[in-house]
Amino acid sequence: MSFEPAVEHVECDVLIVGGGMAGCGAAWEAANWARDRGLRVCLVDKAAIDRSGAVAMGLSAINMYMGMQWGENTPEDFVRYVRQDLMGLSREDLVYDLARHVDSSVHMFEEWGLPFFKNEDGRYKREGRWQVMIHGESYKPIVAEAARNAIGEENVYERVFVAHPLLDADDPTRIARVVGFSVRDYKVIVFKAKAVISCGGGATGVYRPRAQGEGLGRIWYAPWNTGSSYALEIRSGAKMTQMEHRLVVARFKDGYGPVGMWFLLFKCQSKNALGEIIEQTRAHELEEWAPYGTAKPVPTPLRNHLMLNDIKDGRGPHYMMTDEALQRMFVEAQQDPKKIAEIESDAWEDFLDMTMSQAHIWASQNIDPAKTPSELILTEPYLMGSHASATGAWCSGPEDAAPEGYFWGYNRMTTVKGLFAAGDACGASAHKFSSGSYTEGRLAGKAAVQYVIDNTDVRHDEGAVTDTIREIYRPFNVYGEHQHETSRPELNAHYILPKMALHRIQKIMDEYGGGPGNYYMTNGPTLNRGLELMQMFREDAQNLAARDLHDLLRCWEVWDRIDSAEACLRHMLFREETRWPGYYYRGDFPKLDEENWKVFVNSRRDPKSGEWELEKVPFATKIS
Ligand code: SFD
Ligand code: AMP
Repeated sequence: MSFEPAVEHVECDVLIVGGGMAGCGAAWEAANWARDRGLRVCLVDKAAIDRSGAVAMGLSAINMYMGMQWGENTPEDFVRYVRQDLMGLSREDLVYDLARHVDSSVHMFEEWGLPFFKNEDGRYKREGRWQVMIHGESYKPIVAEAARNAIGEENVYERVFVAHPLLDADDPTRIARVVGFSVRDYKVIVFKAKAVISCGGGATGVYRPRAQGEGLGRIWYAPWNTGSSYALEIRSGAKMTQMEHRLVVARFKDGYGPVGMWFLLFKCQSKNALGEIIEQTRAHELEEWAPYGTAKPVPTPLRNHLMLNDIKDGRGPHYMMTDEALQRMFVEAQQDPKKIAEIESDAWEDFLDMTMSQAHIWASQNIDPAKTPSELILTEPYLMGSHASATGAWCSGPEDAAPEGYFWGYNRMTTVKGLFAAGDACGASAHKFSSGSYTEGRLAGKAAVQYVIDNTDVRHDEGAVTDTIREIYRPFNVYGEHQHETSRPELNAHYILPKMALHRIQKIMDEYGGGPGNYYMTNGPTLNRGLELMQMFREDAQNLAARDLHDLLRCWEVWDRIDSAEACLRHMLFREETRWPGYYYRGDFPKLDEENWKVFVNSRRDPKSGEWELEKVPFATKIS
């Protein structure tokens, strides 16, 4: 006999899936427009939003801030910067739209109590041209509190994992519901909504992480961002873009500490084992990647590319010369003990505020950063749309800034009616970071309310709900049916537990999808074989088993990663060039091809047949 969960029904106008930076921004803004119209805005998150998502631990900088009131930068400046870093391909209407609004979000964070580093003239202290420094350990609770207050505590559903979208009964190009399950009680919640905003973050764990065994889960990007945004979008039939544009970044080794503050604020240099600065010794290698390789700043993927070439030539390890940088700063501070203590405190706070594992590594390995350099490494790839990469849904831009064909009625609406996307979930506009993701949530929230006002006639299909609930609980029933057919629960011929399944995805992606195990190299035949194996894995994953609610969560995270990973493989296969060396390489198309491939790659998976279609979409911009 199969196990059936309790079912709760929730009805609202706007449903926000994921209460991270984008989700909290969406909640705050949507509430402002919904309140006087009597519309209900709900937010659902798999965790507790005070400490959920990528900003759970906090952050030490806000990486997107124009400083327009001080005349520091214009939105157009930012678009040109992103164009260069992304090697030519961005939805510049989306980037521009964020840049013109982002400062107002940052000012609200300060109003709500987030402490900023300030200069004597009252300006925010700059880390680099676009980044400002914060004491950001409590960044997320501050932002979450504002979201809670805006929509009301009764409308926040926490510890509910959203697993499936359902489309309108009469119009399969329109979203009508999402179904989630509680990770605390044996209960499924069916959310009926007129508009849904996909804010579930990016996808980690798709590629095999460098840390294995005891360190599994210690990665740079949030381990609980498991591809749910992309799965929600793909399963709704939304067009996806740039799913091949996975992010690889240089990080402090093993603790995954970010490098921005060290490079930009502390002017720290990195050197290889021979003491060489590879940006100098290998500068000539950038020429073949013109026009981007020969312009400044050097794009993030090309910085990786130089490091990777150096590693392959056996000139590693590479080090962040924290010792040289700090000693230089101590001299500049005339060895004043008070100033030295302040500099050291900033150095440690950078990690204690956002990646405390790096501070643990320093402490546990007896590393005093003022005396010893730290190793650097390139990460495994992450799928995300908010750092120097741009995976996500293909979304409508704002009417005034969007070139022809890039606007279809509502800002940040995907190609599925009523389904919006923000943050990592919205593609082709990188460099949003925390503040831009929040701002994009606000833009999507406002547009979603407008959509609800204009569209009131969504209808539903009860049959689909019953089937979906059964499907969500299937791993429990697989386990229940076969649990006694083994003496060890981890090994059973009839099922596969989620951790084993995770290892399988990571093996396929590392070996066939250009993972670190192959120096990020792949080609057509390798990708095709990867897709065959992924297809076989999809069949095996029908037998995923859950022993408890925790396992059930992990099973659905696996499914979300499967959809994300498959999209990534298909996009890499379709793009017949190497646009972002240092992120991944096509061995059969090893060069940048501006003539044929300065285009977006978009895909759509038919929700009924499971067939994928890919296409080239022309690049267009209104900004010079
Ligand atoms: O320097 C479901 N980021 C940084 N941004 C900055 O502005 N400054 C920095 O200093 C940054 N650095 C940094 C950053 C991230 C990390 C992990 C580190 C360091 C260590 C990047 C930003 O954090 C990032 O760009 C934004 O947070 C992205 O926002 P968003 O909303 O797209 O993702 P989210 O905040 O992770 O939220 C996702 C939410 O979805 C929930 N969720 N809920 C229900 N059902 C499901 N199935 C769900 N799946 C996920 C999550 O729980 C979460 O709440 S630096 O290194 O770059
Ligand atoms: P990170 O700490 O690497 O996530 O980077 C934080 C911010 O600094 C992002 O805006 C990066 O693009 C930027 N950044 C990091 N390293 C460099 C570098 N070497 N040159 C220019 N910008 C950088």
